[in-house]
Amino acid sequence: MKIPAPLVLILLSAGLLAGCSKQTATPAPASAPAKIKIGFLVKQPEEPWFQFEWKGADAAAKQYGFEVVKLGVTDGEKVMTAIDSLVAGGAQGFVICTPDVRLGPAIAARAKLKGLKLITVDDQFVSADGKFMTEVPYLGMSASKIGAAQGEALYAEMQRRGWPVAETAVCAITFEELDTARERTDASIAALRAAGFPADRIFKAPQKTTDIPGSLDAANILLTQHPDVKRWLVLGMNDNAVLGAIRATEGRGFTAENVIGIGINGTDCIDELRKAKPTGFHGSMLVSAPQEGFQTAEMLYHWIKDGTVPPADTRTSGILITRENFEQVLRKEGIID
Ligand code: FCA
Repeated sequence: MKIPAPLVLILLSAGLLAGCSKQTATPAPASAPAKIKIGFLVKQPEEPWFQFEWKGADAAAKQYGFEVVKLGVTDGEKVMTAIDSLVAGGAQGFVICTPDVRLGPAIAARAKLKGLKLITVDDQFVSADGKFMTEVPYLGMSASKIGAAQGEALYAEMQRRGWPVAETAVCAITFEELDTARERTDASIAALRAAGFPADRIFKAPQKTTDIPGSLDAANILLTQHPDVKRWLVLGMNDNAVLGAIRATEGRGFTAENVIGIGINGTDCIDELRKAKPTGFHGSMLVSAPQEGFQTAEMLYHWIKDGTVPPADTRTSGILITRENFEQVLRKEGIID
């Protein structure tokens, strides 16, 4: 009997045809140990940062012989569906960078209910009372230290160029609802102030979305409000935050001559740094995304396999990359070939 195509789909999703395919497959010997399977869920799968984390998780899977299911989870509903599909697929745990840190309690409860081990990466879960959920193991960048290094590097580059402070201002692209983002930009601003940059020439531009269009819009509003500023220093929580602002300054005729932008991540600015002509994007604080992906996947694997509970809080550090050294540093980190 020929089954109409839509029905095949319905039957497949209901698992009704599964029996047919099983008949032809060779049954696994009862004694074969089940291969460990983990999920790696990220909030913005289109961002190179997360693709490099996946690459690191894949490397750990290859080294230890486990399986990684990589899923983009752009909202809460997708997270819950992903957890259910991991359970159905026989996974024993997952690593997640959640689309919203306030989903933390719901995600942790679902994981517990389904018997899945859980590690958070980059964006730490927040409980209903606004406190970090330290009971869920977390690995992420040392946000304040890396933010401070960004601010110090901006100030040093401004001084190297001999820019008069009176003609310069800071465009700080912010996303304060996310703790790791706020810690980075707060520390960056604090470092600029500590170095001597006047507080009244540091302007915040809140981004509504954490992508290039979001920061471009935020910077455009700020630039309209300050038409008198001749030189800009640009900071933000990641490369895309700074890139959007750089595009906004270019829209108003600014160039690499009068804009210094420094991002964070180092993974999302590779094409920018490779441009034949320098832009206002001066450099980035590189944090190793492949390493973060590798380490979280590795910790989860050991937790599942041997019961080794991961540390509650692991932090990674960053280094400055610019047009001068990025090829060399990124090659060493395994980010480019
Ligand atoms: C957050 C940001 C990412 C990356 C990560 C370490 O999740 O959205 O771009 O900086 O922290």
